[in-house]
Amino acid sequence: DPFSSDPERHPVLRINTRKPFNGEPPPEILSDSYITPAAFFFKRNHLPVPQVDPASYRLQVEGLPGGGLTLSLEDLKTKFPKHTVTATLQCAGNRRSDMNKVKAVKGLNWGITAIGNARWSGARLRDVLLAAGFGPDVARWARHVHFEGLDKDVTGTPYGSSIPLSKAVSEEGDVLLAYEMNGEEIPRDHGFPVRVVVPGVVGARNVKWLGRVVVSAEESGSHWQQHDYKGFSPGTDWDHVDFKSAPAIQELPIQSAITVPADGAVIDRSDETLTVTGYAWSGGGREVVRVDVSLDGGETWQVAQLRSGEKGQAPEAPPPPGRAWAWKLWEITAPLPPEAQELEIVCKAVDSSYNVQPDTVPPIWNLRGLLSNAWHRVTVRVRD
Ligand code: MTE
Ligand code: MO
Repeated sequence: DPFSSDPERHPVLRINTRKPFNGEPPPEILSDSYITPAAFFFKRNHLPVPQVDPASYRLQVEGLPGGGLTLSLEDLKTKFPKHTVTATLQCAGNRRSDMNKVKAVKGLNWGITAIGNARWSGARLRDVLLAAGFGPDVARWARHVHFEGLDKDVTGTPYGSSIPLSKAVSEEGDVLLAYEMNGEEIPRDHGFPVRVVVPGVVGARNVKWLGRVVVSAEESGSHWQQHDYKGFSPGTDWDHVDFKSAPAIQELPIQSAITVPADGAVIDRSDETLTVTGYAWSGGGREVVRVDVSLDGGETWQVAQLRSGEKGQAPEAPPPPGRAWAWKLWEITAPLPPEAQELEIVCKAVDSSYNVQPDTVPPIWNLRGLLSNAWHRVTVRVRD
């Protein structure tokens, strides 16, 4: 069993598949903390978790003039400044279950919590590429940076992806070769000893157990770059889909969801008020500037309060424009509408480019169930 050496996981996680392990936290636990503890951070593995010995670990950096660079974990920690970034990671399949309800899609049936927010520390990819010989000559021909994991399928092919070179080398891109998550060494499930963190970019490009970095004129040829993690029209089916026709997902669209109350919850009328909480995030460093909440299915709206820190503590310093990598948690307490027997609670977020979420799923439905970001709706019953 190639999965026999997988790490232990917190029992509260809702398991999607055991082998490989895919699990997500209960929504009310997710929105309990601004920084998601690693134990509750969703886990998305395509393959068995590799066992990596930190002492013999080596990162290969290739594709640059001068023949490449080999770095030990110690090298990464001591030869480059340590940089810390708070960044939200979201799987492209987060909220796939909402798409599945409209029409069946292929993929893990994620709920609303294949997303988490952590404080990542490590060397900047930019600094490592510069040390490996990146410069104006390379910028003339190179366009992409590939990442390869140390996890391999039965044919020996590693998990892989790539991101645009401009994101990788930009000082404002904040791409990290991270060796810490929330101030501790990265847990095995999240990429021990080194993972790349690409803030603002889909989870799939944030390669765990990073073994190789390659600067290239081409995109990664990996299955997960070329034949998965792409968006299509609602009219495209499996008989006609042409993966070459669509770009690989990088920056994710605006997203929000209601974590409390849960769909189907029962509320006492004597409570008089209702508190609704959730998260909101947008890709590409676009800041969430507003979250609107409706208690009547979208007829009337109220603006939620946004939070960028733990409850009762000082918020994190506001990010520079275009570098809002972290989510916001939001909350609203509103009077219960008199006489309502049932409430349809809806949320939708707005980012700094005034991007908004679509109101329904059908116009964005796609065969892989990716990019599921329609208004999130939960229905609760009011008990007299
Ligand atoms: N990296 C490797 N090496 N292997 C993987 O299976 N899964 C990717 C990405 N990096 C994956 C990987 C996907 S699809 C996502 S959403 C994120 O890791 C999940 O990261 P997490 O498990 O730390 O939440
Ligand atoms: Mo993912």
